[in-house]
Amino acid sequence: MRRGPRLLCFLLSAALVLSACSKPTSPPSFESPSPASGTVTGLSADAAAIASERGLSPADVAAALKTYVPSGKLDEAVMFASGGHSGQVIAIGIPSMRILKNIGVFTPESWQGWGYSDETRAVLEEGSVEGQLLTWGDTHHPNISETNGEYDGEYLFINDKANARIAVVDLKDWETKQIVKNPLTLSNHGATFIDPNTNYIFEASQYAMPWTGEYAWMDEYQEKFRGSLTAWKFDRAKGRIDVEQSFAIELPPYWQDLCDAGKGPSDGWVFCNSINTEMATGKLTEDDPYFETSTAARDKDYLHIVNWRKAEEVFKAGNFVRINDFPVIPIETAVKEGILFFTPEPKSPHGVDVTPKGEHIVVGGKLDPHVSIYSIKKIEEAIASGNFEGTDPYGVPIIPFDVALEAQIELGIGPLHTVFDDRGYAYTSLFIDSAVAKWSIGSERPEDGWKLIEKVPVQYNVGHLAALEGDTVKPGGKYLVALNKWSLDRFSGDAEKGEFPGTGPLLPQNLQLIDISGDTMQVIYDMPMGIGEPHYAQIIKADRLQSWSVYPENGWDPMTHSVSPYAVAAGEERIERNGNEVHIYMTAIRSHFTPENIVVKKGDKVHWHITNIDRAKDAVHGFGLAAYNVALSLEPGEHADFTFVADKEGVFPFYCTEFCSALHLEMMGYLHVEP
Ligand code: K7E
Ligand code: CUA
Repeated sequence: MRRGPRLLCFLLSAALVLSACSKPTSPPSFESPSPASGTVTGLSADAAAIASERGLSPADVAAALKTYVPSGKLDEAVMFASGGHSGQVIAIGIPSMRILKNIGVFTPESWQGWGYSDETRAVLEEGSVEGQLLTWGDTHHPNISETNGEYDGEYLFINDKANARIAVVDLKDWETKQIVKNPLTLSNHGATFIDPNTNYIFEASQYAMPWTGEYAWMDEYQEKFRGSLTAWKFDRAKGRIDVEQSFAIELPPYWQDLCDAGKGPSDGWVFCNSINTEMATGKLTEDDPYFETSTAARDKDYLHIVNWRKAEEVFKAGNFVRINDFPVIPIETAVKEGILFFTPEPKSPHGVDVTPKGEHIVVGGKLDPHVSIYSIKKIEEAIASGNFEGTDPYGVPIIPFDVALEAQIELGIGPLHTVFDDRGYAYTSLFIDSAVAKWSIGSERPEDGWKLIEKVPVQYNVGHLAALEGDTVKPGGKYLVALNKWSLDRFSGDAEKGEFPGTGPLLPQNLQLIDISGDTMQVIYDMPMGIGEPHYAQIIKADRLQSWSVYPENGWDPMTHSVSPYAVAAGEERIERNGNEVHIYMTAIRSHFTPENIVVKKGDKVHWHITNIDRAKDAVHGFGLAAYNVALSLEPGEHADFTFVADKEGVFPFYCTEFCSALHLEMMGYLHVEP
């Protein structure tokens, strides 16, 4: 019998009375609204009065109506955004732009107990670099698993640019399950990009360097520094990357940047843009330019065109070398086997995106006002007929620019990333213009041809765009989100005018929701993102997700998706001692732990096992043992273990960190460490 809620209501109403008592007695004063740019008509008198009092224009009211999701109603889509240097993933409802959850990935996250239990700690430790546990990452590009080019809602992959790592998040329980560290290199960027059936997760390195562990000075840059493209095999049945079936392709020491895998007619290819084909080595003397200048000296860099199917055959045939115990197809082999080709791309390229039908590849150039659109048909014809304009210094054949190009469209300054809708339009971010350009895909809209349709300003310095399923074979249209880097005047005002002065010198980033369903794009919502720089995001229709609300059975280990051998059932709680090793078998249920008083001796190695034996949907317990730096989240049915040496004597309270019932404060116990 649960009497918790009634007592809770009593406590809450007492709290409300208290807070009401402390409210100021005079009502807050409103300044008279600034003049609206129009009058809202057709609303009820109440609504019109609110619009007028708040100074809302008809466009504001329309935007509010398009984004407002009433209490108790659900969003129609979910955006999974990178959390940038927070090392997390952020799930956001669309169109409400409500944050649903931050998912701990590369960074310990104490609410979720991420990185504190033995199970989750082991995942973080898998991502150690040369034995050092890292506690942050720089997430850039989430990719939702696909089946036949459509999101299937099963898994989410994301890269850590800072440390060349890839994480697998299971969307059944929205928890990270695996982190793999790339053995060849220390930074990545062209990751994670998957093929239309999630065979491989592609990861291109970012900053060329000698293979991990080797040393070279900059005068050996061209001989010793290298890039790489790694193909991580995904084992869907296991829900893990199969490292044994994964391989890499050696690349010249350019800085490979963004990638995208082909689909439809381009399935089997992966495309990566690059910068620093100058092979600049930075400022070594007073006279040398900075990388900033020297990496942008050439007018064009190389779009890398990689035949991953052929590479897979070559790998399976054993035609590779091992570097740091990882299979690598050398450049020479890649050239000989027809795996690797280049074509020029202008200028300081950033962003490469394959169109929904898979016929074209769109490249942005930070210092070129155009998007360049390549044709896979023309690329394949050039390869078949050997139509090359020589090779780069590493022998990679170069397809002439005009031969591979389908079209160029002048969009504005600083084009970066492109996503797509369901009507044959493409949307490209313009970083320097701070705008989004909408243009028509000529092959899909012959009535328009390849042309710029319109632009909408965003605030400010937009990086990636995310559209509803906008990089799949069937984009959903309707919603576009601009992921802006800065929010200069969006969430801070003028203190001298008595306005909210802002959030301190570190500004939140700004995500803007844009309605793309009509003839003109409309910015309809601003969402500050106070956690890091979200680079890329993907938006999936909510009904594709099939998440669990409780774990299937009690004692569930989320890392193995099976009942833990240490699972504890009600009535089986106990403490077992074996020499100086102590095993504590504990259950958690509203609103107590069993056992509550635990005695160990100083110096004991403590193995603590806890099962949440509650089955109700919201019956989450936490476990905090602060003195030993333990924080767990025990979701319904979940089991967790943690281990420590009881090296501090004394009495240590532990408690449930989730407000799970009215008597949640009483859900606690003591760890006694005897001298
Ligand atoms: Cu920020 Cu995709 Cu890493 Cu462009 S990248 S913005
Ligand atoms: Cu369980 Cu609070």
